[in-house]
Amino acid sequence: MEPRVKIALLGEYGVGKTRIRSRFVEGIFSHDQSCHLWGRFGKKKINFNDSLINIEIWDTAGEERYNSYRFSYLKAVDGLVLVYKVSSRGSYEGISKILGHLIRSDINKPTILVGTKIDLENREVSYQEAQKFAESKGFLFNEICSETNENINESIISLAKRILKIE
Ligand SMILES: Nc1nc2c(ncn2[C@@H]2O[C@H](COP(=O)(O)OP(=O)(O)OP(=O)(O)O)[C@@H](O)[C@H]2O)c(=O)[nH]1
Ligand SMILES: [Mg+2]
Repeated sequence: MEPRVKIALLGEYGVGKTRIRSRFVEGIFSHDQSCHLWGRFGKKKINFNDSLINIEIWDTAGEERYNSYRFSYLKAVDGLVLVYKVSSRGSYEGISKILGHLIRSDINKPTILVGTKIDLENREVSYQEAQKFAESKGFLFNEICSETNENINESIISLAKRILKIE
């Protein structure tokens, strides 16, 4: 049986979570507004060192207010992708709020922090600042772009490896 890892995407409204999922699972990107209605769950098998890993990726909706239900179902996942957009300091500050909810819900999983939309010119969060923050929390870190498909697979795979304790 191939190993299976379940990961969830978390982040504020509109940071780009659904586009990460569709890029990773279906290999596509679209600015079409209806995309937020796409399924919240996707699966992909990836080949890693000649063995297959099943990755299940759960997309959550970034409503303004989080409820405890959202966080309790995260107990069933193996790892988390915390998403902010590099063009918005507010979305980066939102990560600390999400971390507060996770701590209060007693959820502590292997985590990668990702800054997305690096194709945009109006950057408000530097690579160095976010990397330092991730390091201080023991998280993996990467900057990604769904539009150009930069670092998406790499980031998800690095999280899967950490979950499965593969190096
Ligand atoms: N330029 C650019 N736009 C992006 C990128 N990723 C997502 N977007 C756009 O950002 C908007 C929001 O993306 P979504 O993936 O729907 O964001 P979300 O986090 O799922 O939003 P909610 O589900 O509402 O919380 C869409 O208009 C996307 O086309 C990117 O890498 N570059
Ligand atoms: Mg979405």
